[in-house]
Amino acid sequence: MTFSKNESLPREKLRKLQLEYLQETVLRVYHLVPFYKKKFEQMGIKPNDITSLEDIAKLPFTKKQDLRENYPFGLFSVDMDQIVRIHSSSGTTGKPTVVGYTESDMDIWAEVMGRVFTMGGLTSKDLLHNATGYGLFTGGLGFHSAAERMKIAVIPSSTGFTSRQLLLLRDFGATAITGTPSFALHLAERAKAEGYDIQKDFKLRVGFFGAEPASEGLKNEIANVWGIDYIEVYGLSEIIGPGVASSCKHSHLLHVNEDHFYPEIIDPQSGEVLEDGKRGELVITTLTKQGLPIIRYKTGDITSITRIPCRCGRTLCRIESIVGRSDDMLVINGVNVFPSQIEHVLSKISDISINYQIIAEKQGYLDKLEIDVELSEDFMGDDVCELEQLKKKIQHELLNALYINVNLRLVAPRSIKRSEGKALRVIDKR
Ligand code: DLL
Repeated sequence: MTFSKNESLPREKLRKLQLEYLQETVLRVYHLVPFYKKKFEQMGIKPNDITSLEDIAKLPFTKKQDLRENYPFGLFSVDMDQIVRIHSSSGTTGKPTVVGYTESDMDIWAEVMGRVFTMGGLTSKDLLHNATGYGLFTGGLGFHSAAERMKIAVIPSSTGFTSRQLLLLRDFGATAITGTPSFALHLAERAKAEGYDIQKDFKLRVGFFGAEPASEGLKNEIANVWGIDYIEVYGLSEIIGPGVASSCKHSHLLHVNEDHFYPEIIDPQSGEVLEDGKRGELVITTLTKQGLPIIRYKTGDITSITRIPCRCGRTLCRIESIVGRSDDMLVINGVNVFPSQIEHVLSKISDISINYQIIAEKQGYLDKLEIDVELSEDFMGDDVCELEQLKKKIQHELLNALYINVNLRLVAPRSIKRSEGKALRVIDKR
């Protein structure tokens, strides 16, 4: 069963629709977003140069940096009185990227999330335990609003408070859950430690997981330990949030909602569009968004695409699970972190030097971020109390900028190993 007829359109019909939407979007950004008008003019492109889907390759790319430089609302194509929701996620330096939704964008979001939930077989008879973070992050509220629209009862449990979550999961009898894969495993581990009998005490039958990479092994482990179907959800705030693509019960590949989000795979270095089956960077153009339409957004996510229809009957193209990133973004328990953001925070604090090292590790099933920072040679504080105060201050600043707690170690001046080439800032042990 599909949620909407566009999921199984014959390809020619789908392409016709995509071209129509693309032309509308190009007109919209050209006339309403000065950033795009300028870019188009610099490249000598006019909206009516786009006469086929292949012409999309003539259009400029949009990068995370462009959103940051137009902070906060510079890329919106509507007046603020038409915006009904704002979310935000990490940028590459101090400033976050900000995204805005009109009422019609909220409808699109609910529509694509409706498709995701339908892939997991959810109906209004289900009870959804939403263990995805709420707040500026698009995850929690993205799942939440769509579930409500489908009349699925939703428990806004967000993340953390593991023991209480387990109690609610058992006592409320939720049939479906959302979260990051790492949190799903962490919950299972804690359930065992607290003496729950996972198969007997919980009624879960399906889970919707995403926001961070997970290997096939990890996905199978989650599905087995909870005894559930694993539906993978992919998305990013710049495009809409969760719901850009998802797997179904028949395929590990993710169906891209390409009637709303046009995908291309490019060579990240040359920008050249690659053929189906080749791995490269996923680039997405929104086709129906009003608040923040975006042209050829470089997601940084590495994957490949296939247009072979799925056994489930959907004709939408599919991507493989994200296999890596083309930039240095780290995903820590679903939260995006750029080393440059950390550097930006550290650079503004006195008493420390700019020599630091970031270590990402697994603690149990969760990600843990440790940062070693060298004290400056001039640091005069000599008692433990002053060091503790300085450490707290840095941790507080990092929490403010990154939205995550980091384990910080202040180390002696010159104790971090220097490298001869590029500084080894990040050690990812996961
Ligand atoms: O992570 C939206 C989301 C929420 C997706 C909940 C799924 C579930 P951002 O915070 O903007 O949005 O981060 C987007 O997260 O470019 C990927 O690098 C990574 N990511 C998202 N989903 C997956 C996934 C949300 N299924 C960035 N597998 C993206 C691997 C993922 N990486």
